[in-house]
Amino acid sequence: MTDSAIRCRDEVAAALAAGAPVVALESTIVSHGLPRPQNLTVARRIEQTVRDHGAVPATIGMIDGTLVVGLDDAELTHLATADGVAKLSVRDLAVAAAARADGATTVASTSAVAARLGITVFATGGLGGVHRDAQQTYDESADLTTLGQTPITVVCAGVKSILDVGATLERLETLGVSVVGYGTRRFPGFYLTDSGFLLDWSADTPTELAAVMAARRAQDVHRAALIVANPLPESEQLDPVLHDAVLTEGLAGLERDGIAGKAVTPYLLAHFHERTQGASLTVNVEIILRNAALAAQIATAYHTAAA
Ligand code: PSU
Ligand code: MN
Repeated sequence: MTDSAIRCRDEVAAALAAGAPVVALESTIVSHGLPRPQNLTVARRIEQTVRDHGAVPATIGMIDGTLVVGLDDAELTHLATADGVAKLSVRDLAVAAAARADGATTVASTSAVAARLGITVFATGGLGGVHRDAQQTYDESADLTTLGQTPITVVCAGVKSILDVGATLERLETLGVSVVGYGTRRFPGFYLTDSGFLLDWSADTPTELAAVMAARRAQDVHRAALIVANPLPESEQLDPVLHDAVLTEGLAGLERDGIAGKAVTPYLLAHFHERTQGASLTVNVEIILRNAALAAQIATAYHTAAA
Protein backbone atom coordinates (compact mmCIF):
# COMPACT_ATOMS: atom_id res chain seq x y z
CA MET A 1 0.00 0.00 0.00
CA THR A 2 1.29 3.42 -0.91
CA ASP A 3 -0.32 6.74 -0.35
CA SER A 4 1.25 10.03 0.56
CA ALA A 5 0.29 9.80 4.24
CA ILE A 6 1.26 6.20 5.01
CA ARG A 7 3.78 4.11 3.11
CA CYS A 8 3.82 0.39 3.78
CA ARG A 9 6.98 -1.53 2.88
CA ASP A 10 6.33 -4.10 0.12
CA GLU A 11 7.23 -7.08 2.27
CA VAL A 12 4.81 -5.96 4.98
CA ALA A 13 2.01 -5.20 2.52
CA ALA A 14 2.45 -8.61 0.89
CA ALA A 15 2.33 -10.38 4.26
CA LEU A 16 -0.82 -8.49 5.27
CA ALA A 17 -2.49 -9.26 1.95
CA ALA A 18 -1.66 -12.95 2.35
CA GLY A 19 -2.89 -13.08 5.96
CA ALA A 20 0.63 -13.93 7.10
CA PRO A 21 1.88 -12.92 10.57
CA VAL A 22 3.25 -9.39 10.97
CA VAL A 23 4.56 -7.82 14.20
CA ALA A 24 4.54 -4.04 14.59
CA LEU A 25 7.48 -2.42 16.42
CA GLU A 26 7.84 1.11 17.76
CA SER A 27 10.68 3.53 17.04
CA THR A 28 10.62 5.70 20.19
CA ILE A 29 12.55 3.01 22.05
CA VAL A 30 15.17 3.29 19.32
CA SER A 31 15.39 7.09 19.06
CA HIS A 32 14.69 8.11 22.66
CA GLY A 33 14.63 5.02 24.91
CA LEU A 34 18.03 3.40 24.30
CA PRO A 35 21.48 5.01 24.33
CA ARG A 36 23.58 5.34 21.18
CA PRO A 37 25.24 3.52 19.54
CA GLN A 38 23.62 0.38 20.94
CA ASN A 39 20.16 1.56 19.89
CA LEU A 40 20.68 0.77 16.19
CA THR A 41 22.16 -2.66 16.83
CA VAL A 42 19.27 -3.45 19.16
CA ALA A 43 16.69 -2.21 16.63
CA ARG A 44 18.11 -4.63 14.06
CA ARG A 45 18.20 -7.49 16.56
CA ILE A 46 14.54 -6.93 17.44
CA GLU A 47 13.58 -7.23 13.77
CA GLN A 48 15.73 -10.33 13.34
CA THR A 49 14.14 -11.94 16.40
CA VAL A 50 10.68 -11.41 14.91
CA ARG A 51 11.87 -13.07 11.69
CA ASP A 52 13.48 -15.96 13.57
CA HIS A 53 10.09 -16.67 15.13
CA GLY A 54 8.20 -16.75 11.84
CA ALA A 55 6.72 -13.26 11.41
CA VAL A 56 7.50 -10.17 9.34
CA PRO A 57 8.68 -7.15 11.39
CA ALA A 58 7.17 -3.73 10.70
CA THR A 59 8.98 -0.98 12.57
CA ILE A 60 6.91 2.19 12.35
CA GLY A 61 8.16 5.78 12.21
CA MET A 62 7.90 9.03 10.27
CA ILE A 63 10.32 10.05 7.53
CA ASP A 64 9.99 13.49 5.97
CA GLY A 65 6.35 13.70 7.05
CA THR A 66 5.31 10.27 5.73
CA LEU A 67 4.34 7.53 8.17
CA VAL A 68 6.35 4.46 7.23
CA VAL A 69 5.15 0.98 8.24
CA GLY A 70 8.21 -1.22 7.84
CA LEU A 71 11.19 1.15 7.94
CA ASP A 72 14.07 -0.07 5.77
CA ASP A 73 17.59 -0.23 7.16
CA ALA A 74 18.56 3.25 5.94
CA GLU A 75 15.43 4.76 7.52
CA LEU A 76 15.97 2.85 10.75
CA THR A 77 19.58 4.06 10.81
CA HIS A 78 18.42 7.62 10.28
CA LEU A 79 15.94 7.53 13.18
CA ALA A 80 18.57 5.91 15.41
CA THR A 81 21.36 8.38 14.66
CA ALA A 82 19.96 11.74 13.49
CA ASP A 83 19.58 14.72 15.79
CA GLY A 84 16.17 16.30 16.11
CA VAL A 85 14.02 13.20 15.65
CA ALA A 86 10.70 14.12 17.28
CA LYS A 87 8.90 11.87 19.76
CA LEU A 88 5.44 11.44 18.22
CA SER A 89 2.36 10.45 20.14
CA VAL A 90 -0.97 10.24 18.32
CA ARG A 91 -1.73 13.94 18.66
CA ASP A 92 1.59 14.86 17.04
CA LEU A 93 1.24 12.76 13.88
CA ALA A 94 -0.67 15.19 11.66
CA VAL A 95 1.22 18.26 12.81
CA ALA A 96 4.53 16.52 12.21
CA ALA A 97 3.39 15.29 8.79
CA ALA A 98 2.47 18.78 7.67
CA ALA A 99 5.87 20.01 8.88
CA ARG A 100 7.55 17.14 6.94
CA ALA A 101 9.29 16.06 10.12
CA ASP A 102 11.26 12.96 10.96
CA GLY A 103 9.85 11.27 14.03
CA ALA A 104 9.72 8.21 16.23
CA THR A 105 6.38 6.69 17.22
CA THR A 106 5.44 5.78 20.80
CA VAL A 107 3.34 2.85 21.94
CA ALA A 108 0.24 5.00 21.42
CA SER A 109 0.97 6.14 17.87
CA THR A 110 2.52 2.83 16.79
CA SER A 111 -0.60 0.97 17.98
CA ALA A 112 -2.93 3.39 16.25
CA VAL A 113 -1.10 3.22 12.91
CA ALA A 114 -0.60 -0.56 13.07
CA ALA A 115 -4.26 -1.26 13.86
CA ARG A 116 -5.35 1.02 11.04
CA LEU A 117 -3.40 -1.22 8.61
CA GLY A 118 -4.78 -4.43 10.08
CA ILE A 119 -1.65 -5.49 12.00
CA THR A 120 -2.83 -7.56 14.96
CA VAL A 121 0.23 -7.85 17.22
CA PHE A 122 2.76 -5.29 18.49
CA ALA A 123 5.87 -5.85 20.62
CA THR A 124 7.42 -3.25 22.88
CA GLY A 125 9.41 -3.01 26.13
CA GLY A 126 7.17 -1.36 28.68
CA LEU A 127 4.03 0.74 28.32
CA GLY A 128 3.71 4.33 29.39
CA GLY A 129 1.25 4.91 32.22
CA VAL A 130 0.36 7.04 35.22
CA HIS A 131 3.37 8.89 36.68
CA ARG A 132 3.97 8.81 40.42
CA ASP A 133 3.16 12.46 40.97
CA ALA A 134 0.12 12.42 38.66
CA GLN A 135 -2.15 13.84 41.35
CA GLN A 136 -0.26 17.12 40.99
CA THR A 137 1.02 16.97 37.40
CA TYR A 138 -1.79 15.04 35.66
CA ASP A 139 1.02 13.23 33.81
CA GLU A 140 -0.56 10.12 32.35
CA SER A 141 0.80 8.65 29.11
CA ALA A 142 -1.46 8.84 26.07
CA ASP A 143 -0.51 5.16 25.67
CA LEU A 144 -3.36 4.36 28.07
CA THR A 145 -6.22 6.24 26.43
CA THR A 146 -5.07 5.14 22.98
CA LEU A 147 -4.97 1.49 24.03
CA GLY A 148 -8.52 1.98 25.32
CA GLN A 149 -9.69 2.51 21.75
CA THR A 150 -7.27 0.51 19.62
CA PRO A 151 -7.86 -3.15 18.72
CA ILE A 152 -4.38 -4.64 18.88
CA THR A 153 -2.47 -7.14 21.03
CA VAL A 154 0.52 -5.53 22.76
CA VAL A 155 3.27 -7.70 24.22
CA CYS A 156 5.20 -5.87 26.95
CA ALA A 157 6.92 -6.46 30.31
CA GLY A 158 4.30 -4.44 32.14
CA VAL A 159 4.71 -0.72 32.58
CA LYS A 160 7.98 0.99 33.35
CA SER A 161 8.79 0.73 37.04
CA ILE A 162 9.33 4.50 37.11
CA LEU A 163 5.51 4.83 37.06
CA ASP A 164 2.70 4.38 39.57
CA VAL A 165 1.96 0.78 38.64
CA GLY A 166 -1.18 0.41 40.76
CA ALA A 167 -2.75 3.55 39.36
CA THR A 168 -1.85 2.48 35.83
CA LEU A 169 -3.58 -0.89 36.30
CA GLU A 170 -6.67 0.89 37.63
CA ARG A 171 -6.73 3.14 34.55
CA LEU A 172 -6.36 0.14 32.22
CA GLU A 173 -9.39 -1.41 33.92
CA THR A 174 -11.42 1.78 33.51
CA LEU A 175 -10.44 2.02 29.86
CA GLY A 176 -11.52 -1.55 29.12
CA VAL A 177 -8.03 -2.80 28.27
CA SER A 178 -7.61 -6.55 28.87
CA VAL A 179 -4.44 -7.60 30.71
CA VAL A 180 -3.24 -11.20 30.65
CA GLY A 181 -0.04 -12.41 32.32
CA TYR A 182 2.10 -14.78 30.29
CA GLY A 183 2.65 -17.79 32.52
CA THR A 184 1.90 -15.76 35.64
CA ARG A 185 -0.79 -13.89 37.55
CA ARG A 186 1.79 -11.45 38.90
CA PHE A 187 2.00 -8.26 36.87
CA PRO A 188 5.62 -7.80 35.79
CA GLY A 189 7.55 -4.69 36.82
CA PHE A 190 9.57 -4.12 33.63
CA TYR A 191 13.16 -4.23 35.01
CA LEU A 192 11.78 -6.46 37.78
CA THR A 193 10.00 -9.80 37.36
CA ASP A 194 7.16 -8.89 39.70
CA SER A 195 5.65 -5.45 40.31
CA GLY A 196 3.81 -6.70 43.38
CA PHE A 197 0.39 -6.38 41.73
CA LEU A 198 -1.84 -9.34 40.87
CA LEU A 199 -3.75 -10.02 37.65
CA ASP A 200 -7.08 -11.79 37.17
CA TRP A 201 -5.98 -13.76 34.12
CA SER A 202 -3.01 -15.63 32.73
CA ALA A 203 -2.24 -17.72 29.65
CA ASP A 204 0.53 -20.23 29.17
CA THR A 205 0.96 -20.57 25.41
CA PRO A 206 0.81 -18.49 22.22
CA THR A 207 -2.09 -20.72 21.12
CA GLU A 208 -4.14 -19.75 24.18
CA LEU A 209 -3.51 -16.09 23.46
CA ALA A 210 -4.49 -16.57 19.81
CA ALA A 211 -7.77 -18.04 21.10
CA VAL A 212 -8.32 -14.91 23.20
CA MET A 213 -7.74 -12.77 20.10
CA ALA A 214 -10.18 -14.87 18.07
CA ALA A 215 -12.81 -14.56 20.83
CA ARG A 216 -12.36 -10.80 20.91
CA ARG A 217 -12.96 -10.61 17.20
CA ALA A 218 -15.97 -12.92 17.37
CA GLN A 219 -17.56 -10.91 20.20
CA ASP A 220 -16.72 -7.51 18.72
CA VAL A 221 -17.97 -5.90 21.89
CA HIS A 222 -15.33 -3.31 22.65
CA ARG A 223 -12.41 -2.17 20.55
CA ALA A 224 -9.72 -1.82 23.16
CA ALA A 225 -6.29 -3.45 23.27
CA LEU A 226 -5.24 -6.76 24.77
CA ILE A 227 -2.06 -6.50 26.81
CA VAL A 228 0.10 -9.58 27.18
CA ALA A 229 2.37 -9.00 30.17
CA ASN A 230 5.52 -11.07 29.73
CA PRO A 231 7.82 -11.07 32.78
CA LEU A 232 11.58 -11.52 32.74
CA PRO A 233 12.75 -14.65 34.54
CA GLU A 234 14.00 -13.74 38.03
CA SER A 235 17.55 -14.71 37.08
CA GLU A 236 17.59 -11.93 34.48
CA GLN A 237 15.93 -9.09 36.37
CA LEU A 238 17.76 -6.01 37.64
CA ASP A 239 18.90 -6.34 41.25
CA PRO A 240 15.82 -5.05 43.16
CA VAL A 241 17.91 -3.19 45.77
CA LEU A 242 19.91 -1.40 43.07
CA HIS A 243 16.67 -0.73 41.19
CA ASP A 244 14.99 0.98 44.13
CA ALA A 245 18.04 3.11 44.96
CA VAL A 246 18.51 4.30 41.38
CA LEU A 247 14.80 5.02 41.01
CA THR A 248 14.66 7.17 44.16
CA GLU A 249 17.64 9.14 42.91
CA GLY A 250 16.13 9.54 39.42
CA LEU A 251 12.83 10.82 40.76
CA ALA A 252 14.69 13.42 42.83
CA GLY A 253 16.65 14.39 39.70
CA LEU A 254 13.42 15.18 37.83
CA GLU A 255 12.61 17.90 40.31
CA ARG A 256 16.16 19.17 40.58
CA ASP A 257 16.64 19.42 36.80
CA GLY A 258 13.12 20.73 36.13
CA ILE A 259 12.19 17.84 33.82
CA ALA A 260 8.52 17.60 32.83
CA GLY A 261 6.19 16.43 30.07
CA LYS A 262 7.41 14.06 27.42
CA ALA A 263 11.03 14.44 28.50
CA VAL A 264 10.32 12.57 31.76
CA THR A 265 10.41 9.02 30.38
CA PRO A 266 13.64 9.41 28.33
CA TYR A 267 15.31 11.20 31.27
CA LEU A 268 14.55 8.42 33.74
CA LEU A 269 15.54 5.66 31.31
CA ALA A 270 18.87 7.41 30.61
CA HIS A 271 19.41 7.85 34.36
CA PHE A 272 18.95 4.11 34.88
CA HIS A 273 21.36 3.27 32.08
CA GLU A 274 24.05 5.55 33.54
CA ARG A 275 23.63 4.72 37.20
CA THR A 276 23.55 0.95 36.78
CA GLN A 277 26.68 1.01 34.57
CA GLY A 278 24.73 -0.49 31.72
CA ALA A 279 23.04 -3.26 33.72
CA SER A 280 19.59 -1.74 33.09
CA LEU A 281 20.42 -1.55 29.39
CA THR A 282 21.21 -5.26 29.26
CA VAL A 283 17.92 -5.99 31.01
CA ASN A 284 16.01 -3.59 28.76
CA VAL A 285 17.37 -5.26 25.62
CA GLU A 286 16.54 -8.71 26.98
CA ILE A 287 12.97 -7.57 27.70
CA ILE A 288 12.45 -6.28 24.17
CA LEU A 289 13.92 -9.35 22.48
CA ARG A 290 11.81 -11.71 24.58
CA ASN A 291 8.69 -9.70 23.79
CA ALA A 292 9.51 -9.66 20.08
CA ALA A 293 9.87 -13.45 20.09
CA LEU A 294 6.59 -13.98 21.96
CA ALA A 295 4.74 -11.49 19.76
CA ALA A 296 5.89 -13.34 16.64
CA GLN A 297 4.75 -16.65 18.13
CA ILE A 298 1.33 -15.21 19.02
CA ALA A 299 0.91 -13.67 15.56
CA THR A 300 1.88 -16.96 13.96
CA ALA A 301 -0.57 -18.94 16.11
CA TYR A 302 -3.37 -16.46 15.41
CA HIS A 303 -2.87 -16.27 11.67
CA THR A 304 -2.42 -20.03 11.35
CA ALA A 305 -5.68 -20.62 13.21
CA ALA A 306 -7.46 -18.00 11.09
CA ALA A 307 -6.19 -19.43 7.79
N1 PSU B 1 9.37 1.72 27.29
C1 PSU B 1 10.71 1.59 27.17
N2 PSU B 1 11.39 2.54 26.50
C2 PSU B 1 10.75 3.59 25.91
C3 PSU B 1 9.34 3.70 26.00
C4 PSU B 1 8.70 2.75 26.72
O1 PSU B 1 11.29 0.66 27.67
O2 PSU B 1 11.41 4.41 25.30
C5 PSU B 1 8.61 4.81 25.29
C6 PSU B 1 7.43 4.19 24.53
O3 PSU B 1 7.49 4.67 23.20
C7 PSU B 1 6.22 4.72 25.25
C8 PSU B 1 6.71 6.07 25.69
O4 PSU B 1 5.09 4.79 24.43
O5 PSU B 1 8.04 5.79 26.15
C9 PSU B 1 5.86 6.68 26.75
O6 PSU B 1 6.23 8.02 26.88
P1 PSU B 1 5.27 9.03 27.70
O7 PSU B 1 5.35 8.55 29.12
O8 PSU B 1 5.88 10.38 27.48
O9 PSU B 1 3.90 8.89 27.10
MN1 MN C 1 3.72 12.09 29.93
